[in-house]
Amino acid sequence: MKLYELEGLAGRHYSSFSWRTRMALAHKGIAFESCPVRISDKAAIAFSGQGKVPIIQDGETVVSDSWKIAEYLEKQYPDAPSLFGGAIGMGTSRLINAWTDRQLLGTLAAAIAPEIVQIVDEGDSAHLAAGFEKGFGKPMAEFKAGQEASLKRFRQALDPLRATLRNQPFICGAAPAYADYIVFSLLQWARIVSFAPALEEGDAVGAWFERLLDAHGGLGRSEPARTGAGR
Ligand SMILES: N[C@@H](CCC(=O)N[C@@H](CS)C(=O)NCC(=O)O)C(=O)O
Repeated sequence: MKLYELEGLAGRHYSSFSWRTRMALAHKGIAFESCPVRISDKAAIAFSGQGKVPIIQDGETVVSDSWKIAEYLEKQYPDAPSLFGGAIGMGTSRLINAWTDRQLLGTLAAAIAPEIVQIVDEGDSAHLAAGFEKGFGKPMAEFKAGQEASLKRFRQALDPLRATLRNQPFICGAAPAYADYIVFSLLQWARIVSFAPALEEGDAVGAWFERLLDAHGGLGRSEPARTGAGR
């Protein structure tokens, strides 16, 4: 099993979408070889017929898009622990995926964009900056001033998760599964990329995130954090 994923300076695995796949593979107990990709190097992933990561190559089979990869793993490895817990779980996980991509990801991206462009080489930095400027319709120089407001919006948007965690330790109930990894991937992104904590101290979402950093032999925690690190 090969996982094509973004790699920044100092070997940082900073792609949020790839973290969904990393956690899904760990959940299934599937060992993988990480194949580093620079975000501006589209030739390196042309074999997949599209321009984004994550991509997995499982023998002869190539699958791109984190959601499609999760569906593939569930179907191809039915005897390994389930990512969705059946058709109903797959349906509700799809909602979590859409909520995360459409409501959470943008606010967090706006907050950490100035730091993302610092942890990659010059070519990737220019590629990412052009994407952020186009996506948000403002120059990179203006992102920093809005960081606190964007983080505040991100924390507010997590309220449904906070309410859920009053009754259960994970989104998926007693133990984590794919829907947890979807939201986890954003906080892991922030942890790897940003000096500023994404969450306030004492937030129940933070305790949930810590539990997920420890899951599957501490796969998430083994990735070095920038949050809390000395500059
Ligand atoms: N819907 C896709 C989105 C993947 C995606 O946007 N990946 C980003 C990296 S985190 C990417 O490769 N972007 C390519 C680019 O900006 O050129 C998924 O779930 O995998």
